[in-house]
Parts: sequence; structure tokens; C-alpha cells
Amino acid sequence: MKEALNWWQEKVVYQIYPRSFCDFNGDGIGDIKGIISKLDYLKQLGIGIIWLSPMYVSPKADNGYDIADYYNIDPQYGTMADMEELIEKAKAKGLKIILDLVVNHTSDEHKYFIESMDKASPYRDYYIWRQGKRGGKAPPNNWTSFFGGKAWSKDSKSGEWYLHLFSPKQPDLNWHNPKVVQMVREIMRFWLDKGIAGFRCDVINLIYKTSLADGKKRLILTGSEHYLTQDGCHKTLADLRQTVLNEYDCFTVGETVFITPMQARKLCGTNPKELDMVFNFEHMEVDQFIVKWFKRKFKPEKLINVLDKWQNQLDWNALYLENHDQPRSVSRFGNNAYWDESAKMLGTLLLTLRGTPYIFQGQEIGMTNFDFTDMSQIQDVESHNIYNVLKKLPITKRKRWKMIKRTSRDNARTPMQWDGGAGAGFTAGTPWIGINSNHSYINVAAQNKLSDSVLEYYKKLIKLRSEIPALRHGTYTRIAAPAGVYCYERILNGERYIIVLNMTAKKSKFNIDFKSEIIASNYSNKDYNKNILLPYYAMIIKPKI
Ligand code: ISL
Ligand code: CA
Repeated sequence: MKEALNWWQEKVVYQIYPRSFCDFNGDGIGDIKGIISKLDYLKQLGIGIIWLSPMYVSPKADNGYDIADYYNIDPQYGTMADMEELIEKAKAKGLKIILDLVVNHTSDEHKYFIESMDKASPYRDYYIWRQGKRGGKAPPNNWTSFFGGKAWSKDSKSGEWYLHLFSPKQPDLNWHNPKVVQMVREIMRFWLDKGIAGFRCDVINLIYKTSLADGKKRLILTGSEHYLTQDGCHKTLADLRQTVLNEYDCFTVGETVFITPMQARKLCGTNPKELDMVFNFEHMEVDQFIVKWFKRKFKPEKLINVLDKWQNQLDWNALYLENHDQPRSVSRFGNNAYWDESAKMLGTLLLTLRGTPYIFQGQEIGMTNFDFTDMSQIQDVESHNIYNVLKKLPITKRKRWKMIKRTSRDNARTPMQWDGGAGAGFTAGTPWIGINSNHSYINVAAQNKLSDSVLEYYKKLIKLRSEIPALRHGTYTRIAAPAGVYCYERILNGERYIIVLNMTAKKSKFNIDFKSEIIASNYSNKDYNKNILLPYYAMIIKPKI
């Protein structure tokens, strides 16, 4: 049977958080020239698509997720010429690039927002300005922001309030205004014409606010029933597809928070076409209690059930265990005492499920959560806001720090560990955020030399995935296994592969009762006992018929 997959279903994506990837000019901040210098590394890793987190002009109140100018590169990262060089050099190596499209909000330093502060300006209606309640003293409604606190800020000049679902420096755009839709169409065309291959669409299911009425009071995100995945959002996405995306050979992946499988199916459906894939967050919630700052013990069975559910519910998933907003997967779902085994086990999981896998920079060498010891080392706006919110609760300072430490987005944002030197090979200067001291042994240079390193294992698996069609688009079926062991098969045209993952530190009895060939494992063949799975055992098996 002929494979009829789209190219974005055949390749592995690698997410770069530019600020922390590679600093070429020594100012402590990663940059475009740094990325260019690592294209060979990415090519050798075997990935086919690069997703770049934002590098547009920005005051960086949220590290670039607050864009002041969509048409220019922030000087901290380089120039437009650098960006064009990156696109060209990547293309020459057969690597596609997708960009982050952040259009739920702009920066408050975007020229249109500055204009909009004038009540009479034609740009007023690009944003969501309203009279406050109680004679303007209270916000227009009771909505709360993703980063804690009110979702509205008041501007003293006009006396009105503007909506921001994130920080006050990220005012929400008004998607009811056709001119806003047109603005975004033009931004998309501008970058697609420069040769990029699509977009990761930031919080795209929040863009359309159906009403601004008070929301039902909730522990988090009061008001969200008025803007999560609304009909208006579906319509807008279908419009962008028809008026722009259809003309290009590109794909979009939506960052979609709090979605149900049914909503995801519609967002990824074909009638009409909206997005190509979505990131859902349900598997990121398995170790938390209502909000992410309240952690609960990680139970592998929960993760397995959620992953299995989405495998069954969606034809094609955007697969990920990490991104720039999440703690490191090996620190979260793995185990320090079995760092090597668990990092490889998680890699096996990511690269053998059905969908397009997304690797976050550093995941391929098993980077861990940061080793910061206090709040002064944290840069993330979300962590600081939540820390302040927590101050209002009866929680000790120690406990407060513990909550931030385990959940802070900065866990993913410490510099990429290229080597064991002072700047980790990331920078010759002073890094903008602390480098994890474990870079002395967890780094690319060291792992390049070892044939059984986490890095070499990732390379091997990416290669296997590219060589074996069944691992890419074979059917997925879960196979019954003991608690904490995830087992599934992938079948295509009679070719069958079985993946066995012990997600616990316990030995597990599991009899794989057939003649089989292990084609990849994080243990050596001599450790293989068909009745016992050692801690974090991972293997891909090809049963012999
Ligand atoms: O971190 C989160 C999930 O645990 C969320 O609160 C996260 O902020 C949310 O998923 C939205 O993320 C995206 O939009 C934000 C930006 O700060 C994030 O970096 C981005 O990925 C606003 O643009
Ligand atoms: Ca730099």
C-alpha cells in the first residue's frame, strides 16, 4: 500500500527556545547565529522540522510571547538577514521551520495598542476596552488571568479597562473586528512568503470571546466558559485556512488548552479544515491537583490512561512530554536514581506513539529540572505572579518556594547544555538565567562520545521511526499489562511492532510469550529476561511469526 501521509506526519519536530539554545555573540542570550551554528547537530539528530519560539521585536515581559512588532526580529536575537539566512541554510539541509504565531494578544508596546489607548483612535477596537463597573472603579467583569489576579487593567487616561488573559503587558486582541483578522492574515503571509513551513499557534483556542459577561466563580480562570474553544474560534480558524494557509505547503499545530477530544477532532477536522494538529494538556495534568502549583504524586497508570485515551480518540496527535512551559519530563515522570533508563524510556514513549513527536531542546540529552535554591534566580513572570498570589494564602515561605520550584516554567528554560565548560558551551559570557550545575556531566559533548548515551539512543529511535512506516502511521492498540507498564502495538500492512515500557522503578513481572526480536531497548540484551522487566525497561519488539 502506498504511504499517503503528509510530510508533517513523517518527520520529528524539535522545539528551540532561542533565548536558551546557543549564544553566538557572547552577551549571555541565545541568538539566531547560534541556531545556525547548530543546524548540523539537528540534522545529525535526525529531526526534520524546527519550531522556533518567538524572536520578534518584544519587550520580553513574557520572553517574546508579548510581540511589539510581528515584522521584525528583536535585535537581541539578530537581524532579518540572520533570519533569512537561517531559513535558507535549514532548507539546504532539508529542515523545515515553523514559527510561533502569538495572536491572542500583542505586547502593550505594539504600536496598535499604544494607538488604541486613545478613545478616538481607529485602533481602539483592535483590543478589548470597556467601562468598569461601579462608576469605573471595578473591572468590567470578574474574569481572572492565566498568570493569577485580575484579567483587566485600568488605563487612567481614558478611565477604561482593557482585557488581558495573561500579564497586563499582553493585551488581548479583539477577534470580532475584521481588521484584526486581516492583520493576522497579513502577518501569516509575510512569514510564509519568506519560506517558513507553518505555525505553532499560541493559545489559539482562546482568541474568540463570545461574551464579556461575568463567569462562574472558579479556582482558576473564572470567565473561561466565555472564551474557551468557541464557535467563533472554529469559524476564524476555518477562515484563516481558506484565505491564507490553503495557498501554501504548510501545517499548523494549535496550542489548545482545556480541550475535549471532541473539540480537538473538530479543530483538526476536514469539514471545514481548521488546524492540522493540536497540543492537548490532559497528560500534563496527571500530577497536579486542579492547578499546576498544587502537585500530587505522579502515578504512571494515570499518564498511561490519558495517553491511551487520546491515542484512541484522535486520528493524529501532536505528541510531547516537554515544552518551554513545563518541567523536564525526566524529573517529572522519570527518576533521578534511574536517570539514564527513565530518560530513554520516555524517549521511547514519545517516538513510538501515533502522531508527530515534538522534542524540546535538551530533552534528547535528558536535561533535568533546574537546581535553583531561591526566588531571586527565577525569571519567569508566571512564577513571580503566582508566588505573590500564594503569599496571600496560609502557606510557609519554604512551602511556597517548593511549589514554585517544582512547577516553574524556568525548569525548561535553563541554557542548553552543550559541554561541561563554564558556560556549558551555551555562552562565553554571563548567561541570562542560571545554568544547571549538572551540565558537567549531562551535556552533548560527553554524550556524543558514548555509544549508549541518551543522545545516541534518541538518534537511534528517530532513525528507526523514519525507517519503519508502522512506527509512524501504523494502527495503535493498547495491550494489557501490569500496573505501571505501558504496552501497545503498532501494525501496518501485517507488520507488527510491540512497545513495552515499564514506567516504574519496580521490577515487573510480564511474560512476553512469543519468539521475538528486540529492535531497540534501553537495556542490553543480556539484561533481557522475558518474565521480568527491570526498572524503566523500554523496548521495541518485532514478533517473529
Ligand atoms: O504553563 C502553562 C501550562 O502549564 C500555561 O499556563 C501556559 O501559560 C499556557 O499554556 C499558555 O502558554 C502559551 O501562551 C502564553 C505564554 O506565556 C506561554 O509561554 C505559551 O506557551 C502566553 O502567550
Ligand atoms: Ca547573543
